[in-house]
Amino acid sequence: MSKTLLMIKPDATKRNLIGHVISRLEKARYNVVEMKMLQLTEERARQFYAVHEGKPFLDSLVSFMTSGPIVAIALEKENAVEDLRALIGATDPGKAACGTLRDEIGLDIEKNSVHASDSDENAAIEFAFHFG
Ligand code: FUP
Repeated sequence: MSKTLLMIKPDATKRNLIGHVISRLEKARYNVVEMKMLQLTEERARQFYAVHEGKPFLDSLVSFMTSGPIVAIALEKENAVEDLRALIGATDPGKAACGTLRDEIGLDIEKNSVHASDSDENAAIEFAFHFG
């Protein structure tokens, strides 16, 4: 078993898609091991996306990520990180493979409904960010 971290972003919580996302995760045989709904501050959002410092989309992304509640979910499954990246699809919903979560509910490259850790190392960092 390995772990990964998923966030349901403000565009999805606002559209009442929390249950839908969790249902997709459970159908894909993920165990939910920790979960909480929270509001990111600007400081915390900038910390989470520190890797994107200097990118032209960062300010808008931080503004979006602090525009409403998010849900942070720690998940467990064999091959958790890679399988979850496949389940959510490409960053841009317009390019995400058919049937992936971002294809299904994502609005645009910024409001793409979900985040998933992209490596075991980042999964551990992001788990610590949300759950200590
Ligand atoms: P991903 O790992 O698929 O979430 O994608 P990235 O780490 O490349 O980007 C993180 C977030 O930055 C994306 F979820 C949305 C945002 N982003 C933009 O708003 N515009 C871009 O051109 C690229 C990313």
